[in-house]
Amino acid sequence: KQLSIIGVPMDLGQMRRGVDMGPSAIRYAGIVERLENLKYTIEDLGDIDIKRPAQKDDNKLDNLRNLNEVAEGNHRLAETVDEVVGKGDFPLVLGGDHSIAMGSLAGIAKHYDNLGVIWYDAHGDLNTGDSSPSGNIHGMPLAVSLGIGHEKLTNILDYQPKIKPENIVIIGARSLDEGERILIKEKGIKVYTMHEVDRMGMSEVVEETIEYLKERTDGVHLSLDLDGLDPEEAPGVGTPVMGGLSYRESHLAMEMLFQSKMITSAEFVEVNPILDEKNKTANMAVGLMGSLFGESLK
Ligand code: DIR
Ligand code: MN
Ligand code: MN
Ligand code: MN
Repeated sequence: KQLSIIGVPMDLGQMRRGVDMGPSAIRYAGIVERLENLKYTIEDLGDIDIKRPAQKDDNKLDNLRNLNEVAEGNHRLAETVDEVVGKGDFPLVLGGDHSIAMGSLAGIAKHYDNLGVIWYDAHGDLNTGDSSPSGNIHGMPLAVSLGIGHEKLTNILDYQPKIKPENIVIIGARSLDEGERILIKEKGIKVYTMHEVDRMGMSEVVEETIEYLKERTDGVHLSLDLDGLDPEEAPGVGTPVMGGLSYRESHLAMEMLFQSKMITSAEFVEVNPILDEKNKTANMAVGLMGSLFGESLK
């Protein structure tokens, strides 16, 4: 199977500059060599072109910062991902801030009737312009993919919704805004907060997730925000929240997902080398991708 790597130097979905260098940091940390060692054929498709707006004080429309630029960049990403999936290859998308999940999912979900999504994140990313406390679009991609939000975002590749609420599993949540909690209840979205991870253990959380998605989906996208991990271990992220998932829990999750053979696409986002300590977070991302694609000690 061929793996296609797609970099997305996007930093317009939030306020901390530097996350546009995430794809470079992850390549520098050796992602291509690491996966080649696992006998995959890798094609690095390079980076999606992200157009930066002329610097205004606040490029905001309807509480959506950089709306047009984020929508256009995601449109280009969606077209590339659509092509990769259409060829039967596995898209591995490197961010960039989490707003790029809108483009990834737009390109992928076209090819499935019931695409599942595992959202590994400290946050729910279920805001809209109305509910968002920040106006940052990286806090909105999951809502957008459900068809909730500004039409320029929900309608990428001219169809919506991309996914169904019952096909989503959120893991690692510990910072949810009021509007996000309401949406989770209203739509019946499955969420394992840190509370459940602590009580059940990651092993049972992932086992249940696999069982749950196996019976209802025909493919599963893993969207992994590095801020799902604890900031002690992954400090290079724009919105760190203490009390996160550990290195060990995360590797276990990736290994179990590999064994399940159910992951059909993935993205690793929010790596910001400017905020990092010696590229620790990109190295973490590469290690997790190693486990997701089959590295093991036996
Ligand atoms: C917050 C933070 N919920 C917002 N979201 C983040 O701005 O919507 N998502 N950091 O990753
Ligand atoms: Mn996120
Ligand atoms: Mn579909
Ligand atoms: Mn997050």
